[in-house]
Amino acid sequence: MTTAREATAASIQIPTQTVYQTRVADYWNAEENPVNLDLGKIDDLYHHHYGIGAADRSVLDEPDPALRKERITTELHRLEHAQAELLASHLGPLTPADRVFDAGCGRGGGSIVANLRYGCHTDGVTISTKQYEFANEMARKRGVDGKVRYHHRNMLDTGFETGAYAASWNNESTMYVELELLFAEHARLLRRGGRYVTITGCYNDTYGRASREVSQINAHYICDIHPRSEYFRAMSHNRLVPVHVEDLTAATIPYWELRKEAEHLVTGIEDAFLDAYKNGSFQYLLIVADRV
Ligand code: GPP
Ligand code: MG
Repeated sequence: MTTAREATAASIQIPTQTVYQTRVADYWNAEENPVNLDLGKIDDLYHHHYGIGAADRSVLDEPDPALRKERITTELHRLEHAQAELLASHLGPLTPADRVFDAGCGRGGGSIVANLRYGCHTDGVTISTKQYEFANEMARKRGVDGKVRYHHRNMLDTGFETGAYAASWNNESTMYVELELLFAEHARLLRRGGRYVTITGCYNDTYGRASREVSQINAHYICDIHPRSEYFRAMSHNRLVPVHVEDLTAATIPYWELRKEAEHLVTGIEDAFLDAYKNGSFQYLLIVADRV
């Protein structure tokens, strides 16, 4: 005979993640966009974010069709890599003994970039089993798996050691989580004086609420883009004090204008980004903060 208490304990399934998070993981487990895989293949740095800087549009004039595709792919990858380097440049100074945390690591490019720059230990987390397996395979291939590690974990509840990290970041992954919960976890993981960096797309409070284009981007990726104001409110509640803020909107437009011309790589979301940036409803922002 089972008691009521035992029956309850046995029948209640405590989910390891919400239904929403499972749907998001399903998206990333199935995702195989050429704009991510073909770019990453170039140097085994797989990025899941966009690009910044002036684009070399002469690649569009290449007369040989196969070479034209290859040159466009390479140019988009160069712009995405420049974005990853900009983010990494704000994490330091760091030593090879330092640990850093990559929240929403995707296929792992950002942690490799940080390790190459600083020689540091990295822990990346993703709720996609496909992504974390892929990322660990890339680290093994490079021979850096002793220092660069990816985990199948939730960025809001990592279980990692309190105060053990010198720096942490979100590269376009904040729009999948509640910012108060996210920054509480970063503040817990970072040591005092540690550095937090994010590059993100946010909606512009001066426009009002989320525009049609911002809503299209949300629907496309199953995410929930926050307003700019919410970042600063949630940081101030969680011991994160901004030290540098940069509007990268103008710097990312050339990437999207080139991507839109890349027939072999487009996913259909290019016009939504371009329209949202150009109508002022959406901003591409870098925020650097100190953990106090
Ligand atoms: C890009 O990943 C980033 C996201 C999905 C989060 C949304 C970002 C915003 C700035 C709103 P990706 O590189 O996998 O996307 P894509 O497949 O479109 O290249
Ligand atoms: Mg991409």
